[in-house]
Amino acid sequence: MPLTLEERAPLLASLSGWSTVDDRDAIHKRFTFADFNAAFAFMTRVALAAEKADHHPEWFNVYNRVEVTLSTHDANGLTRRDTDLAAFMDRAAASLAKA
Ligand code: H2B
Repeated sequence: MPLTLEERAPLLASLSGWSTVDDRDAIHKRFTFADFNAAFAFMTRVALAAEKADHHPEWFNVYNRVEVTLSTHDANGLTRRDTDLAAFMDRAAASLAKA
């Protein structure tokens, strides 16, 4: 079951730079790093955590930019698993070189 409006409000407020997507129940963020090396290091860290949690991002990378969309396909909407992964991504990005 996707998060209710009451449940998602504080979870989304605790994240930074994420916005809701217009045409589906998902959140999106654009991460920008110093270069491709930093962007790919970020993706590697996230990939290992995503595989461990069996919860995977939709993402698109060009050079130093990583566009991420998070949604829970099995629930057809936004769940705690997405906000947990988003928080992990924010922490991982904070430890890598920014543009
Ligand atoms: N990732 C995301 N974002 N949503 C899911 O519903 C999902 C997933 N389901 N990763 C998992 C894998 C499922 O397909 C496997 C079979 O556990």
